[in-house]
Amino acid sequence: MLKILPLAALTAFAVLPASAAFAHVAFERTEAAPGASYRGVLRVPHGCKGEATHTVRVQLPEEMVAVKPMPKAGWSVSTRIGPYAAPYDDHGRTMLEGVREIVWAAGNLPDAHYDEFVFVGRIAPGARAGSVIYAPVVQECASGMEQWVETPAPGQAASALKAPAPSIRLVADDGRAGSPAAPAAKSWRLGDLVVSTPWTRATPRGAPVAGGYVTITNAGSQPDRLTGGAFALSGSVEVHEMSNEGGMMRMRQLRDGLEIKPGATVELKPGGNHLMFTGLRQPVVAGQKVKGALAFEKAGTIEVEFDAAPIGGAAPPTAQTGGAPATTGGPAAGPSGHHHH
Ligand SMILES: [Cu+2]
Repeated sequence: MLKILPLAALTAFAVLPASAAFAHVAFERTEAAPGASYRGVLRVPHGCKGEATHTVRVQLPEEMVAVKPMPKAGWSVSTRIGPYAAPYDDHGRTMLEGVREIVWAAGNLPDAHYDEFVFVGRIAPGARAGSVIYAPVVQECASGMEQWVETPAPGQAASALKAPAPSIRLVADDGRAGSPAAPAAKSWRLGDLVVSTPWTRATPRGAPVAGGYVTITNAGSQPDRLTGGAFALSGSVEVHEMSNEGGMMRMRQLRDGLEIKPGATVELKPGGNHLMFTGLRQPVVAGQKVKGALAFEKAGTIEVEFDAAPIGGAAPPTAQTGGAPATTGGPAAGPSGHHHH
Protein backbone atom coordinates (compact mmCIF):
# COMPACT_ATOMS: atom_id res chain seq x y z
CA MET A 1 0.00 0.00 0.00
CA LEU A 2 2.96 2.31 0.52
CA LYS A 3 4.87 1.30 -2.55
CA ILE A 4 4.05 4.46 -4.42
CA LEU A 5 7.22 4.90 -6.41
CA PRO A 6 6.85 4.21 -10.11
CA LEU A 7 8.86 1.07 -10.58
CA ALA A 8 8.62 1.37 -14.34
CA ALA A 9 11.11 4.19 -13.99
CA LEU A 10 13.75 1.69 -12.93
CA THR A 11 14.10 0.29 -16.40
CA ALA A 12 14.64 3.73 -17.84
CA PHE A 13 17.21 4.45 -15.20
CA ALA A 14 19.13 1.29 -15.87
CA VAL A 15 19.85 2.16 -19.48
CA LEU A 16 21.09 5.68 -18.80
CA PRO A 17 24.79 6.09 -19.55
CA ALA A 18 26.45 4.96 -16.40
CA SER A 19 28.23 7.81 -14.74
CA ALA A 20 29.29 4.94 -12.53
CA ALA A 21 31.55 5.06 -9.53
CA PHE A 22 29.52 7.77 -7.86
CA ALA A 23 28.51 7.35 -4.30
CA HIS A 24 24.97 6.34 -3.48
CA VAL A 25 22.50 8.01 -1.18
CA ALA A 26 22.75 5.91 1.97
CA PHE A 27 22.24 5.87 5.72
CA GLU A 28 25.13 6.73 7.98
CA ARG A 29 24.13 3.92 10.35
CA THR A 30 23.19 0.70 8.60
CA GLU A 31 22.30 -1.55 11.54
CA ALA A 32 19.59 -1.31 14.17
CA ALA A 33 17.75 -3.60 16.57
CA PRO A 34 14.00 -4.27 16.66
CA GLY A 35 12.43 -2.05 19.30
CA ALA A 36 15.42 0.30 19.46
CA SER A 37 15.42 3.98 18.67
CA TYR A 38 17.10 4.95 15.42
CA ARG A 39 18.56 8.24 14.22
CA GLY A 40 18.44 8.18 10.45
CA VAL A 41 21.11 10.28 8.76
CA LEU A 42 20.73 10.20 4.98
CA ARG A 43 23.84 11.20 3.14
CA VAL A 44 23.33 12.87 -0.23
CA PRO A 45 26.65 13.01 -2.04
CA HIS A 46 25.69 14.63 -5.36
CA GLY A 47 22.88 16.08 -7.45
CA CYS A 48 21.17 14.78 -10.58
CA LYS A 49 23.64 14.59 -13.47
CA GLY A 50 25.26 17.83 -12.41
CA GLU A 51 22.09 19.63 -11.37
CA ALA A 52 21.44 20.96 -7.89
CA THR A 53 18.96 19.06 -5.70
CA HIS A 54 15.92 21.04 -4.53
CA THR A 55 13.81 18.21 -3.01
CA VAL A 56 14.58 15.01 -1.13
CA ARG A 57 11.76 12.51 -0.53
CA VAL A 58 12.17 9.56 1.82
CA GLN A 59 9.67 6.72 2.11
CA LEU A 60 9.94 5.03 5.47
CA PRO A 61 10.09 1.26 5.76
CA GLU A 62 7.00 -0.40 7.26
CA GLU A 63 9.18 -1.41 10.20
CA MET A 64 10.06 2.22 11.07
CA VAL A 65 7.66 3.83 13.55
CA ALA A 66 7.36 7.00 15.66
CA VAL A 67 9.31 9.03 13.11
CA LYS A 68 10.01 12.78 13.39
CA PRO A 69 12.03 14.65 10.80
CA MET A 70 14.64 17.18 11.83
CA PRO A 71 13.95 20.61 10.32
CA LYS A 72 16.69 21.86 8.06
CA ALA A 73 17.77 25.46 7.52
CA GLY A 74 16.99 26.58 3.98
CA TRP A 75 14.52 23.72 3.36
CA SER A 76 10.84 23.24 4.07
CA VAL A 77 9.91 19.93 5.65
CA SER A 78 6.61 18.10 5.39
CA THR A 79 5.39 14.62 6.19
CA ARG A 80 2.77 12.22 4.94
CA ILE A 81 0.90 10.34 7.66
CA GLY A 82 -0.42 6.87 6.97
CA PRO A 83 -1.39 3.63 8.67
CA TYR A 84 1.30 1.32 10.00
CA ALA A 85 1.49 -2.13 8.45
CA ALA A 86 1.30 -3.50 11.98
CA PRO A 87 0.07 -1.45 14.94
CA TYR A 88 2.62 -1.26 17.71
CA ASP A 89 2.41 -0.64 21.42
CA ASP A 90 3.87 2.60 22.71
CA HIS A 91 3.83 2.38 26.52
CA GLY A 92 0.34 0.95 26.56
CA ARG A 93 -1.06 3.03 23.70
CA THR A 94 -1.74 1.22 20.45
CA MET A 95 -0.29 3.32 17.62
CA LEU A 96 -2.09 2.77 14.34
CA GLU A 97 -0.52 5.43 12.12
CA GLY A 98 2.43 7.74 11.83
CA VAL A 99 4.86 9.39 9.45
CA ARG A 100 5.32 7.28 6.31
CA GLU A 101 7.12 9.79 4.11
CA ILE A 102 9.28 12.86 4.71
CA VAL A 103 9.81 15.55 2.08
CA TRP A 104 12.48 18.19 2.41
CA ALA A 105 11.78 20.74 -0.35
CA ALA A 106 12.54 24.22 -1.67
CA GLY A 107 16.21 23.82 -0.86
CA ASN A 108 19.35 24.19 -2.92
CA LEU A 109 22.09 21.58 -2.72
CA PRO A 110 24.60 22.13 -5.54
CA ASP A 111 25.94 19.00 -7.20
CA ALA A 112 29.44 19.82 -5.95
CA HIS A 113 28.28 19.84 -2.33
CA TYR A 114 27.36 17.18 0.20
CA ASP A 115 24.60 17.33 2.78
CA GLU A 116 22.73 15.21 5.32
CA PHE A 117 19.00 14.84 6.02
CA VAL A 118 18.07 13.65 9.48
CA PHE A 119 15.11 12.07 11.23
CA VAL A 120 14.57 10.09 14.42
CA GLY A 121 12.33 7.09 14.89
CA ARG A 122 12.11 3.59 16.24
CA ILE A 123 12.35 0.16 14.73
CA ALA A 124 9.02 -1.58 15.36
CA PRO A 125 9.32 -4.05 18.25
CA GLY A 126 7.77 -6.75 16.06
CA ALA A 127 10.33 -6.31 13.26
CA ARG A 128 12.44 -9.36 12.61
CA ALA A 129 16.14 -9.45 13.35
CA GLY A 130 18.12 -10.70 10.36
CA SER A 131 16.00 -8.89 7.81
CA VAL A 132 16.97 -5.83 5.77
CA ILE A 133 14.62 -2.86 5.53
CA TYR A 134 14.62 -0.21 2.81
CA ALA A 135 13.85 3.49 2.68
CA PRO A 136 13.43 4.48 -0.99
CA VAL A 137 14.70 8.01 -1.68
CA VAL A 138 13.99 10.33 -4.60
CA GLN A 139 16.13 13.37 -5.27
CA GLU A 140 14.50 16.03 -7.45
CA CYS A 141 16.43 18.62 -9.42
CA ALA A 142 15.41 21.41 -11.83
CA SER A 143 14.89 19.06 -14.77
CA GLY A 144 15.89 15.60 -13.63
CA MET A 145 15.71 13.26 -10.68
CA GLU A 146 17.62 10.44 -9.07
CA GLN A 147 15.58 7.49 -7.77
CA TRP A 148 17.25 5.42 -5.08
CA VAL A 149 14.54 2.81 -5.01
CA GLU A 150 16.00 -0.52 -6.11
CA THR A 151 15.99 -3.49 -3.75
CA PRO A 152 17.79 -6.77 -4.44
CA ALA A 153 15.84 -9.66 -5.89
CA PRO A 154 16.13 -12.95 -3.99
CA GLY A 155 19.69 -14.15 -4.38
CA GLN A 156 20.91 -10.87 -5.87
CA ALA A 157 23.72 -8.94 -4.18
CA ALA A 158 22.84 -5.40 -3.12
CA SER A 159 26.15 -4.29 -4.63
CA ALA A 160 24.86 -5.29 -8.07
CA LEU A 161 22.21 -2.56 -7.97
CA LYS A 162 22.79 0.72 -9.83
CA ALA A 163 20.53 2.79 -7.60
CA PRO A 164 19.90 0.88 -4.37
CA ALA A 165 17.39 2.17 -1.83
CA PRO A 166 19.14 3.10 1.43
CA SER A 167 18.96 0.07 3.70
CA ILE A 168 19.24 -0.90 7.35
CA ARG A 169 20.04 -4.40 8.53
CA LEU A 170 18.07 -5.45 11.59
CA VAL A 171 20.23 -7.15 14.17
CA ALA A 172 19.27 -9.04 17.30
CA ASP A 173 20.83 -6.44 19.58
CA ASP A 174 22.76 -3.39 18.49
CA GLY A 175 24.50 -3.26 21.83
CA ARG A 176 23.44 0.31 22.49
CA ALA A 177 22.05 1.49 25.76
CA GLY A 178 19.52 4.28 25.58
CA SER A 179 16.51 2.28 24.59
CA PRO A 180 15.56 0.82 27.96
CA ALA A 181 12.04 -0.10 26.92
CA ALA A 182 13.20 -1.97 23.85
CA PRO A 183 11.86 -5.51 23.87
CA ALA A 184 13.27 -8.16 21.60
CA ALA A 185 11.28 -9.14 18.55
CA LYS A 186 7.92 -10.39 19.76
CA SER A 187 9.14 -12.18 22.82
CA TRP A 188 7.85 -12.80 26.31
CA ARG A 189 9.68 -13.65 29.50
CA LEU A 190 8.36 -16.01 32.12
CA GLY A 191 10.76 -16.70 34.95
CA ASP A 192 13.85 -18.18 33.34
CA LEU A 193 12.06 -18.86 30.07
CA VAL A 194 12.04 -16.62 27.01
CA VAL A 195 9.24 -17.34 24.57
CA SER A 196 9.59 -15.77 21.14
CA THR A 197 7.71 -15.51 17.88
CA PRO A 198 4.63 -17.63 18.52
CA TRP A 199 2.96 -18.27 15.19
CA THR A 200 0.43 -20.46 13.48
CA ARG A 201 -0.83 -21.02 9.96
CA ALA A 202 -4.06 -20.25 8.22
CA THR A 203 -6.31 -23.27 7.81
CA PRO A 204 -8.69 -24.36 5.07
CA ARG A 205 -12.40 -24.03 5.90
CA GLY A 206 -13.53 -26.95 8.00
CA ALA A 207 -10.07 -28.07 9.07
CA PRO A 208 -10.29 -29.57 12.56
CA VAL A 209 -6.79 -28.63 13.71
CA ALA A 210 -4.09 -25.99 13.34
CA GLY A 211 -0.39 -26.12 14.17
CA GLY A 212 1.36 -23.86 16.64
CA TYR A 213 5.02 -22.90 16.55
CA VAL A 214 7.27 -20.98 18.90
CA THR A 215 10.87 -20.73 20.06
CA ILE A 216 11.61 -21.24 23.75
CA THR A 217 14.89 -20.58 25.51
CA ASN A 218 15.60 -21.77 29.03
CA ALA A 219 18.01 -19.28 30.58
CA GLY A 220 17.86 -20.92 33.98
CA SER A 221 19.61 -23.85 35.61
CA GLN A 222 16.59 -26.16 35.97
CA PRO A 223 14.79 -28.08 33.24
CA ASP A 224 11.17 -27.22 32.55
CA ARG A 225 8.49 -28.75 30.34
CA LEU A 226 6.08 -27.24 27.86
CA THR A 227 2.86 -29.03 28.68
CA GLY A 228 0.23 -27.22 26.61
CA GLY A 229 -1.54 -23.92 26.60
CA ALA A 230 -4.53 -22.23 25.10
CA PHE A 231 -5.61 -20.97 21.68
CA ALA A 232 -8.60 -18.66 21.38
CA LEU A 233 -10.05 -20.47 18.36
CA SER A 234 -9.62 -24.03 19.54
CA GLY A 235 -10.90 -26.40 22.17
CA SER A 236 -7.58 -27.60 23.48
CA VAL A 237 -3.85 -27.56 22.89
CA GLU A 238 -1.63 -30.62 22.65
CA VAL A 239 2.14 -30.89 22.43
CA HIS A 240 3.19 -33.10 19.54
CA GLU A 241 6.43 -34.72 18.55
CA MET A 242 7.42 -35.56 14.98
CA SER A 243 9.75 -38.44 14.38
CA ASN A 244 11.05 -40.31 11.40
CA GLU A 245 10.16 -43.98 11.64
CA GLY A 246 11.54 -45.99 8.76
CA GLY A 247 11.19 -43.07 6.36
CA MET A 248 7.69 -42.19 7.50
CA MET A 249 7.13 -38.96 9.40
CA ARG A 250 4.93 -39.74 12.34
CA MET A 251 3.54 -37.61 15.06
CA ARG A 252 2.39 -38.41 18.51
CA GLN A 253 1.16 -36.50 21.48
CA LEU A 254 3.68 -35.90 24.27
CA ARG A 255 1.43 -36.36 27.26
CA ASP A 256 4.17 -35.36 29.69
CA GLY A 257 5.10 -32.35 27.61
CA LEU A 258 8.31 -31.35 25.87
CA GLU A 259 11.43 -30.87 27.94
CA ILE A 260 13.28 -27.55 27.74
CA LYS A 261 16.73 -28.25 29.18
CA PRO A 262 18.71 -25.57 31.03
CA GLY A 263 20.56 -23.41 28.49
CA ALA A 264 18.67 -24.93 25.58
CA THR A 265 16.73 -23.18 22.84
CA VAL A 266 13.93 -25.32 21.45
CA GLU A 267 12.19 -24.39 18.22
CA LEU A 268 8.74 -25.76 17.49
CA LYS A 269 8.26 -25.59 13.74
CA PRO A 270 6.50 -27.15 10.78
CA GLY A 271 7.85 -30.64 10.19
CA GLY A 272 9.19 -30.77 13.75
CA ASN A 273 7.78 -30.72 17.22
CA HIS A 274 4.72 -28.49 17.38
CA LEU A 275 1.62 -27.52 19.25
CA MET A 276 -1.62 -28.88 17.91
CA PHE A 277 -4.70 -26.76 18.35
CA THR A 278 -7.54 -29.25 18.29
CA GLY A 279 -11.28 -28.73 18.03
CA LEU A 280 -10.87 -25.64 15.85
CA ARG A 281 -14.09 -23.62 16.02
CA GLN A 282 -13.36 -21.42 13.02
CA PRO A 283 -10.65 -21.19 10.37
CA VAL A 284 -7.42 -19.36 11.13
CA VAL A 285 -6.96 -16.49 8.66
CA ALA A 286 -3.55 -15.33 7.38
CA GLY A 287 -2.50 -12.12 9.06
CA GLN A 288 -4.69 -12.76 12.07
CA LYS A 289 -3.27 -12.43 15.58
CA VAL A 290 -4.79 -15.08 17.80
CA LYS A 291 -4.62 -14.78 21.55
CA GLY A 292 -3.39 -17.81 23.41
CA ALA A 293 -1.13 -19.04 26.14
CA LEU A 294 1.72 -21.43 26.77
CA ALA A 295 1.79 -23.58 29.87
CA PHE A 296 4.93 -24.89 31.54
CA GLU A 297 5.26 -27.42 34.32
CA LYS A 298 7.34 -25.17 36.59
CA ALA A 299 7.28 -21.65 35.20
CA GLY A 300 3.50 -21.53 34.92
CA THR A 301 1.40 -20.02 32.18
CA ILE A 302 2.06 -17.01 29.98
CA GLU A 303 -0.31 -15.27 27.62
CA VAL A 304 1.01 -14.78 24.11
CA GLU A 305 -0.29 -13.94 20.67
CA PHE A 306 0.08 -16.27 17.69
CA ASP A 307 0.66 -14.52 14.34
CA ALA A 308 -0.97 -16.41 11.48
CA ALA A 309 1.05 -17.15 8.34
CA PRO A 310 -0.64 -18.16 5.08
CA ILE A 311 -1.78 -21.76 4.60
CA GLY A 312 1.31 -23.96 4.44
CA GLY A 313 3.66 -21.08 5.32
CA ALA A 314 7.11 -22.30 6.26
CA ALA A 315 8.13 -19.37 8.44
CA PRO A 316 6.59 -16.88 10.86
CA PRO A 317 4.60 -14.19 9.03
CA THR A 318 6.95 -11.48 10.25
CA ALA A 319 9.91 -13.18 8.56
CA GLN A 320 11.48 -11.15 5.78
CA THR A 321 13.49 -12.40 2.88
CA GLY A 322 16.97 -11.12 2.21
CA GLY A 323 18.17 -11.47 5.77
CA ALA A 324 19.21 -14.47 7.72
CA PRO A 325 18.89 -17.76 5.89
CA ALA A 326 15.45 -19.25 6.26
CA THR A 327 15.42 -22.01 8.80
CA THR A 328 15.05 -25.38 7.22
CA GLY A 329 13.35 -28.23 8.85
CA GLY A 330 16.64 -30.02 9.30
CA PRO A 331 17.20 -33.67 8.49
CA ALA A 332 13.84 -34.69 9.91
CA ALA A 333 11.90 -32.23 7.78
CA GLY A 334 9.49 -34.24 5.81
CA PRO A 335 5.89 -33.44 5.00
CA SER A 336 5.05 -29.97 6.19
CA GLY A 337 3.18 -31.16 9.21
CA HIS A 338 -0.23 -31.35 7.65
CA HIS A 339 -2.03 -34.11 9.37
CA HIS A 340 -5.36 -35.23 10.59
CA HIS A 341 -6.32 -36.95 13.76
CU1 LIG B 1 0.32 -32.74 15.31
